[in-house]
Amino acid sequence: MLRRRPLLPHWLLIAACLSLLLLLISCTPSHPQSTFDAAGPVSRSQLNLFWVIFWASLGVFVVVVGALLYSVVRFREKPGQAMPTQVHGNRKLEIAWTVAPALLLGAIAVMTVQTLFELEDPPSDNPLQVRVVAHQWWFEAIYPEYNVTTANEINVPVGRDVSFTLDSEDVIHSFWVPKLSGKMDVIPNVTNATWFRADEAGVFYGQCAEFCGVAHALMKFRVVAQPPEEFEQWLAAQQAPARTPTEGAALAGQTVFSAKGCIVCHTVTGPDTEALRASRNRGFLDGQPLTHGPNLTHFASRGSFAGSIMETDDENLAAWLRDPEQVKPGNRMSRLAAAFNDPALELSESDISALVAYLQSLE
Ligand code: HEC
Ligand SMILES: [Cu+2]
Repeated sequence: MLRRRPLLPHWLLIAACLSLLLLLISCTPSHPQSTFDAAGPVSRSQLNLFWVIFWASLGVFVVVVGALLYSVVRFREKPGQAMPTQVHGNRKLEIAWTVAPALLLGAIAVMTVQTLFELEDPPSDNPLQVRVVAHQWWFEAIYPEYNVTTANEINVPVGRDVSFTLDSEDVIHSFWVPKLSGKMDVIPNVTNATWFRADEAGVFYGQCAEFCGVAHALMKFRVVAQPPEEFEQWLAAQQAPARTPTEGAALAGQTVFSAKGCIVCHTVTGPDTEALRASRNRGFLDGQPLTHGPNLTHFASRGSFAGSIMETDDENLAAWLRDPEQVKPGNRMSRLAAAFNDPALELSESDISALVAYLQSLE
C-alpha cells in the first residue's frame, strides 16, 4: 500500500510557522525607532515618498508574478502534446515593457528629486541652531546662540524648525532620528547640515547609522521635544553654572572628581569653549584620537548617559564608574584613561558613592 504524501513537506510547514511567529512578534506596540510613525514634516515627506514607491513596486510585482504564474499554469506541458510553436520577439510587447517601466521610474525620479529639494533647507527664516559633534561613541550637542553644551540628549522646542550642523571629531558617523528625519552622514573635516521639526512633544530615539567602530551599536541618543515654554526653562537652567555641592557626600565627590583626574576630560563649570575643546583634543595616541568626554555641568538633568544606553540612576552610575568597559564595551573613557596610563579609573567603593552623589547633584 502506498502512503499518501502530505500536502506540504514537513520542513516547509515548520518554516511557515516560524515565519508567522516572527511576523507576529515584530508587531510590538513599542516602536521607538520606527520610520512608519512620522512625527514631523521631514520624516512625513520621506514616508510619503516611501509609500508611493512601495505601492508602485507592489503593482509591478503583482503584474509580473501574475503573468508568470498564469503562463506556468496555462501553458504547462500536457500528455501527448506536440512541440509548441517557438516564438521569438514581439515588437509591440517589447516596446510596452520598455516604455512602461521607464515612465514609472521617471515619475519616481521626479518625486524623489522634488522631495530632496523640498527638504534641503528648513522652511522658516529663524530655525533653532544646534551644532552636533559626533565622537566614538556618543553625540555632543552645542547651542551656539545660547552658549549651552550637552550630550546624548538634544532638547528641542515643539513646532519650531531645528537646523543642525554636523561635525565629527574622529571617523564617519551618521545622525538619524527615525521618527523625525532621515540619515545624514557626519564626516570629519566636512560640515554637513540637516534639519527637522517635531510636531508633537515626546522623546524620540536616535541612533548612529554608519558603522564607526566597536561600540557603534551603543551610540544612541535622544531628542527631547518640549513645548516652547518648557524648552525656554530648560535653556535657562542649562545656561546657569554648575551647582556647587554643599552637602557631605556630593562635596566629597567633587574632591574625588578633581583628585582622580575626571576633570582632564570632563567639564563641569559651563559650556565647552572652542579653546577648551582644542586643549583636550590632542591628536592621536596608539591610533586612538584623544578627545574630551561629555560635558557634565548639568549631567543630572539628562535622563540617560553613555550614548543613551543607560538610564541615569544611582545604580547605573555606580556600575559605570566601577567598570565602564562592562557597561559599554570599547568605550573611550576606560580606553583613554588606560592609554594615558592614568589611574583615574581606579576608584574605591567610597570614591564611587561620593562621585555618584556629586554627579546626581549636577542638575
Ligand atoms: C580619558 C578621558 C576621561 C577620563 C579621565 C574620565 N572620563 Fe568619563 N567619559 C569619557 C568619555 C570619552 C565618555 C563617553 C563614553 C561613551 O559614552 O562612550 C565618558 C563618559 C562619562 C560619563 C557619562 C556621561 C554621559 O553623559 O554620557 C560619566 C558620568 C563620566 N564619564 C564620569 C567620569 C568620572 C567620574 C571620571 C573620573 C573618575 C571620568 N569620567 C574620567 C572620558 C573620560
Ligand atoms: Cu556609528
